[in-house]
Amino acid sequence: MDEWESSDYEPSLPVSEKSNPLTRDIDRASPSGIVGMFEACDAQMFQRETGTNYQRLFDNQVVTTLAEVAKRVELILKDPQDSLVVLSGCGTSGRLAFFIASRFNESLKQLNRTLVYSYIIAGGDSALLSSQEAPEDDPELGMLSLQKVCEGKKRVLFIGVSCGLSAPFVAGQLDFCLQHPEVYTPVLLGFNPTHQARDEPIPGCSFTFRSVAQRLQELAQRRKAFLINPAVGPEAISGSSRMKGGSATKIVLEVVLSAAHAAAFSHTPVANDGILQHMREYERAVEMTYQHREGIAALIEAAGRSLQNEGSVSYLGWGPMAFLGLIDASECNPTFGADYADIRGFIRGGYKDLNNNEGPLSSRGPEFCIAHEDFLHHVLPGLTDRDTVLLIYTQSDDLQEVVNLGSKVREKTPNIYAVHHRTDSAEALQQVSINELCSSTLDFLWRGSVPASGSVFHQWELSTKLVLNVVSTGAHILKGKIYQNHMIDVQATNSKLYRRATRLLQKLSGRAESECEEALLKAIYGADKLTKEITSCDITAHAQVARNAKKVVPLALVSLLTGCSLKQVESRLEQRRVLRDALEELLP
Ligand code: F1P
Repeated sequence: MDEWESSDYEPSLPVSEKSNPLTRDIDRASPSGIVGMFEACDAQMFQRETGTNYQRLFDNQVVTTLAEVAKRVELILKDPQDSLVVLSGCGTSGRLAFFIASRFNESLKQLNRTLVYSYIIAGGDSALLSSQEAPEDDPELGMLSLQKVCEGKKRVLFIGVSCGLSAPFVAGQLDFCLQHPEVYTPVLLGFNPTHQARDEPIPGCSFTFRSVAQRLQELAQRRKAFLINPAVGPEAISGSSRMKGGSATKIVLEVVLSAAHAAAFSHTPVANDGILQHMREYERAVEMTYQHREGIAALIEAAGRSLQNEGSVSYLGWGPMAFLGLIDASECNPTFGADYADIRGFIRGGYKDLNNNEGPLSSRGPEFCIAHEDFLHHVLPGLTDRDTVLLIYTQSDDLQEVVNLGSKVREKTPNIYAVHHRTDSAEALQQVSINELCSSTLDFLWRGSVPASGSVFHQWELSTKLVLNVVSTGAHILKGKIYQNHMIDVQATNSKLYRRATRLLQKLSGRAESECEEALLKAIYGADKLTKEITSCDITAHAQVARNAKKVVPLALVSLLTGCSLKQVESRLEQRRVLRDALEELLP
């Protein structure tokens, strides 16, 4: 049994918010040490039964539920008239909902079949590329967007993803499904046991996430609803569900949908064995990824150096791999308080290749300019040796294009790297040129894989996701944005993050919850005294103001423990470049 599984390890926290004992000292680890810790954390996703009450991915009951959901999808694939499979979530969960719905619709298109997948992301398509945390708190918005997508449908399989079993947006959708069982079959995907689902009252609602999850659990016994919620262990950086939560979401949904497609179109009935085998392939892909420990560490080092020197990191991607770059980059703002320009993603083909519901979004601001052309026009001219560029592609992409773009980058900075996947042992000529351009390349050679099979690409994607997550997190660790294994510069921009920020203050200061919340509010509003006007507002209003506040948790923590005014703390923090070191120096 791992330490986190013990009933007295951080008992008030759900698994998704616990701090992982394996990464307690990640803020002091070397790049290679960081990769090793991520490897150990990711391995927890696949841990077999450990003799505790926690359900795991490979448990019989979980596999059986995956098979049952796959059979429901199969029915819709075979008779798609007036039917829909909706994938929905907030933040990373919504981005993956989009990604997976698009990938499986693509495969239906190739088979000349009716497209049955739709996605919903809280905050609309802007949230695919930037953090829009406020809508995650809105259950009515969730319900209305579900209704809109499903207009006129007679049969809907709704898959709501909330890694922490916590987002009110998804709770609102599930509640709506429960009220309309004649049309909707709800599936909840997350990574906490039901009794750890969030029980905080949702303003204006009679339900909490937990109460909805419990209703689903009851209906699950009669197969009228499904609950997929194995534990995958705490995140390497506490609460950062973009990492294991996101990876496990991708694995579960792809395993389910692939099984459904094989049953509907290739005469391979859904079976537990097939599901298990498919999950083992993902496990191997994760192991294989971490065999490149030193290569990944080199990337962390380069990206970390850029961030430390106020340079930037650009991911230049091709095909589906590029979207994983876009996702990873978009998460750095809420997770580390990063600026959009610190780590940016670009995709060949821009919005045409993204193919999102709302179409091109470039007019919404510079962070929505995502095509390679945008990189060429807006980033390349100012690129210097402080900046790092990462090329992300596979053997299916036009390697000459990679060489051309890489050459332009190389004229500006020597810090150019590549992550690529292939099955052919013989390297293409262009690959040799790319290797010459790059400081180092992460060359994933998947021997024995069949590139024509979609499932192999899914594993390449997971591998890319892991690398990018480790690189962006590792770089921010080197920049000093992590304290022990906590994101100290987390944005308090919705109720979950507001609570997390308060808890972090409690943990690091040892003070009472009320005192910590007060300190957090003072930092959010930039006020040394709280007025009645402030204290009478609710969390939604606080979270709104927090969007424009910077370094709220560090400010609150230092002023709480030193008694200094916010202005004093602010200037002291400004004098020190590395936030983590500043905290260690300033705290009594
Ligand atoms: C949704 C989410 C995360 C994001 C951040 C805020 O979480 O947007 O994806 O990284 O933590 O919340 P969940 O509903 O999937 O738990």
